[in-house]
Amino acid sequence: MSHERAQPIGETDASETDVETDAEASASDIETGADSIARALENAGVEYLFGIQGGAIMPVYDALYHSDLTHVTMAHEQGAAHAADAYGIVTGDPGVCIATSGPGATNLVTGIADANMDSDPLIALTGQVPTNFVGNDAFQETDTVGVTAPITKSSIFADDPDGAGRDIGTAFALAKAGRQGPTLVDLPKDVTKGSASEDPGMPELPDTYNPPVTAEPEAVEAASDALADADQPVILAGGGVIKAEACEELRSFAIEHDIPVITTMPGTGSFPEDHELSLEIAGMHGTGYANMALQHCDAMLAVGTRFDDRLTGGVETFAPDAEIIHVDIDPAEISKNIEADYPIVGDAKAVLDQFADAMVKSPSTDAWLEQCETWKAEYPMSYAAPEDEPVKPQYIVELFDELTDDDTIVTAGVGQHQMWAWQYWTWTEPRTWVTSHGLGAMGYGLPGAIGAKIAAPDRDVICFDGDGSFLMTCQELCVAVREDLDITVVVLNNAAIGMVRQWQDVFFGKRHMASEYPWIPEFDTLAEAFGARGFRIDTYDEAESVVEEAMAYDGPSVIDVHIDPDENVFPMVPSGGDNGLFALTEEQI
Ligand SMILES: Cc1ncc(C[n+]2csc(CCOP(=O)(O)OP(=O)(O)O)c2C)c(N)n1
Repeated sequence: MSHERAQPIGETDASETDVETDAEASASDIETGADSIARALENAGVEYLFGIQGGAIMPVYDALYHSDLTHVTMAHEQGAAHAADAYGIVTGDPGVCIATSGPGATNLVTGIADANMDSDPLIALTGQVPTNFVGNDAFQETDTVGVTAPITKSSIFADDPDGAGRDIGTAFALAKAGRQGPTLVDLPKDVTKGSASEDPGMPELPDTYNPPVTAEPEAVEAASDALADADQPVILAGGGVIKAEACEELRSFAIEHDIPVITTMPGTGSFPEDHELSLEIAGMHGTGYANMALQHCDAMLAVGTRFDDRLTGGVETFAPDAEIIHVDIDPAEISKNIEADYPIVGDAKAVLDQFADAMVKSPSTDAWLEQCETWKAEYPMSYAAPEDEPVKPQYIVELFDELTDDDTIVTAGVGQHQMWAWQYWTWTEPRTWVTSHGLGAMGYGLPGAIGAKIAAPDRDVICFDGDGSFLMTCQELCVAVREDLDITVVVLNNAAIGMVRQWQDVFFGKRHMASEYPWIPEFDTLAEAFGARGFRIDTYDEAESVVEEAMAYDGPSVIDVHIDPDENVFPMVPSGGDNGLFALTEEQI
């Protein structure tokens, strides 16, 4: 029977699937609101749902029993939201998470907020108490639409069994269109159980929603002239470039006009870091040379970035001499944080095409590129790694980078380990850097790796985690084992919530209040308890062979790497500081 589809991934019987698909093709099979929801998900091309069962959502799960969808049962709803988010980042199509009312819905909130900050396409489906109980403080009742309204693009309360499927379609279309983001549909139990008969059709945007595509041609022409006349131009590529599938356009434009490219954290991978025009990453822990170029440029083409404070440092000191050309699909982002001299509203791909046409002459950048090379030589990304010291985390990141293919997907938790992964990996492809950028949600790494591996089963997936971050969602290892996912979790274990300890070192007189974890578990043993393989690295001598063994293992593995507990992340620009005044050592802060 089709309910075998609810079994772990890969156990579906294709012949049964075909039979069911045909049988389900007619609207007459829709009897309830839940059936219409399941059909809407199928119509939208959804393949996977990440979630956890519960009272108010049970009718929807019951309808899924007969559907073509694969449900991945997670250990915690936060894990479901992060896994769905990562699935969305890797595939470009919204990932779907599903939970019951009350605590199920509130446990999703961190993942929804994360998707909202990073403009990731995500759908959240939540059960709700029956409509006539709403407002009564019924068992497991939370005002989910109220709670999530500020952190979603759209939060819909389904109020009609026949309309419930269409609500899903609307949520799906909205999550993907324009500036992408999370949407939620709250599904009261009487609505999902109520009679329905209509096929919800394909996802459709509301008539009133018309996101911009091309920009005003005059605005692009004026901005192109400014860029062509500049002596020291840079391109700042944000996550919007990747979301808009505009990496090819970015690459050819930058190369055609010899303009150096800097990426934000979500924009990482939009331009290959092994290209000579790449200055890599900017902001609080960006490269010295990228930050120097940002501060000294005279024109900046910023595409699909919201100029967040970790990128800009102090807005009054940011790029003081630059004419700012800001391209964004969301007009609300233009001049929100950084005043734009050339505001340009449009889709990154379409607008970069317009720039390619409008830019009839190239700026003369020879001297500027030479200056950028000088900064590269002056401020190289480097770390001291004496042989007799505990292993340096940067070395472990570089080792994995060397031993894996370019299309390897890297996820991370939040903290120092995330910054080392970002700094010391050479990013050459989009949709390979999967982490919590704007929200900075510890615990993202492992569920993110699960979602990423399900999205891209043929690619290597590595999760760099901190001991603190791993402890927040390590229970998701049971999912990786159950679904037989070949992922490698690398815990850069400093027995501390290191990024907090780093800030205490530099801003709080080295008072380590509640930042050291002397009670840390043995992560290799913990992994084995879940049924994964556990490894441990203490020395440089054993590092390479352990990494190779873990990568060769066909299933989930965890490497507990005991790194130098005193290592800190540099370069560093203190919050609100001047990007040009980055510190390379603790003493310089
Ligand atoms: C859910 C959550 N709680 C608290 C924080 C604040 N915070 C930021 S970084 C950090 C330390 C993370 O420690 P760990 O995961 O061990 O990584 P490390 O910095 O040691 O590499 C903390 C507590 C956060 N970002 N997210």
